[in-house]
Amino acid sequence: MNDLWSACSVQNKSANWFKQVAQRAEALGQQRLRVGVTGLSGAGKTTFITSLINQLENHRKGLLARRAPFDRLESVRWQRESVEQPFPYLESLSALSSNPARWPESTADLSRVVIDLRFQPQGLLRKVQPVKQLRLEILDYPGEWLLDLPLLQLDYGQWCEQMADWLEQEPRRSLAGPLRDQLLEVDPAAPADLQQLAELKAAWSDFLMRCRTEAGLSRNQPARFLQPGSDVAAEMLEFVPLLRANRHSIAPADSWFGICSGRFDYYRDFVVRAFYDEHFRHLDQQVLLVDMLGPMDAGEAALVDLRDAMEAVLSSFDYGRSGLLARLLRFRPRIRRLAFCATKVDKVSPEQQRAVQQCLEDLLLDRLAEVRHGGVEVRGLPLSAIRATRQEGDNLIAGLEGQDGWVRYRPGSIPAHLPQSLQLDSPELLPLRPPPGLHRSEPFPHYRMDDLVAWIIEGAQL
Ligand SMILES: Nc1nc2c(ncn2[C@@H]2O[C@H](COP(=O)(O)OP(=O)(O)OP(=O)(O)O)[C@@H](O)[C@H]2O)c(=O)[nH]1
Ligand SMILES: [Mg+2]
Repeated sequence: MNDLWSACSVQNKSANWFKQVAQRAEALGQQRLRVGVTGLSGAGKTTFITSLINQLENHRKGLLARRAPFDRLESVRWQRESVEQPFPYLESLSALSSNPARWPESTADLSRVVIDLRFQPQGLLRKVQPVKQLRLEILDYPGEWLLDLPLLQLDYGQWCEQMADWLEQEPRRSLAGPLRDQLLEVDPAAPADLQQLAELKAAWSDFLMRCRTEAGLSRNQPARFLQPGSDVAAEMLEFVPLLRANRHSIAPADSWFGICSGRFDYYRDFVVRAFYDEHFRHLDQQVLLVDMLGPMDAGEAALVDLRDAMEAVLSSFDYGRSGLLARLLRFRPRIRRLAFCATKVDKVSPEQQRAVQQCLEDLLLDRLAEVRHGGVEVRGLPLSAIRATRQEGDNLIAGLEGQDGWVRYRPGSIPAHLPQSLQLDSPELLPLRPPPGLHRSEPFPHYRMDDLVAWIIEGAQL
């Protein structure tokens, strides 16, 4: 009724006045949607965001053209300037469209994308309603940073106990090798040797890297040792777990324990907490990308670690358990929707893609139920941001990274559900290169990017 009244009265005014009102309404009417995109290292974040901008820029040609509300999308502007820590869109495009095509470079910091969308209004009043504007703000950040959330509950001594426990178990025990003995030798109460501490810290970072690359482990703490980001002073990252320390340890300020616990406190209070305060708390929605196929290929230990890591990541979205998160963070998070996506599913045949997503959801059944129970709407989608394979009968055809020509292969089996034992036949994955001929002005081939983009903006009043 209100709309109708204002429509009638607006029609009676001069065209000029109408324009001014419409412009003002436009200025006031711009909606903002802040979407976080995260995932562990190599999950596919950069490729996903590049494809997302590309799909929006080419909304008239791709699958988006055929679905609402993109059929009313008038214009799309990716903001190139005046964005702090901008996402490397042009760099990613240039890698993907080079010959031979390359995947984008790995990234280690957060970055931002701002995209302005203008939609034609719909319905009877579309002639008098202003254009609907949506500002989509995307924050891309390493998922590993969320793995540090549990640190907010720990003091340094407790963290040392936890790390000692982790280092007793395989594969970390073997991967740590002599480093474990060196850390066991340090007397926490003795005066700290800063030179030796720097060497131990470097060795700890190497160990974390080996955990990731050699054993496919995901929980590598502190997360900023591998992905420091640009906002942390390097010397404040110089601490290690002292394996003889525990929650009851007390030691002078210049001791190993004193120095390491001071830096741990800084890390916990000014690095981990600051990320949640400054960035995470402003997000409306979250896209969480998971490379499920890699750990399925690597085997049981990698699946167990992925499960533990994703459980830790998902606890940042678990608002159900009597306000624990709000207490830890000192604010009430407001993320209401979470897209949870197995990525790179073009590596298996289209009939197997839903099974990959199902296996991922089987792995995290309880934690996803808790997130849903806490009031977050969860949508699961098997995704390929850029489709590198083509199907021919039962076979897939693709190019391999670093090689010319094409291979024809039949992906191994993917079970309909993840077995409880987490033991399965390896799906046998190949290192694929991106498809040839990608260009910024054409929509990239993909699986379900259109479903996901539509779901993301569903919440806006368009
Ligand atoms: N086949 C296929 N491979 C993909 C796709 N997306 C990503 N990849 C592969 O996964 C790798 C990592 O993708 P990125 O987009 O760099 O992942 P990321 O999460 O940004 O990684 P970091 O920046 O290292 O944290 C790429 O180099 C590709 O090998 C996809 O849609 N299909
Ligand atoms: Mg990246």
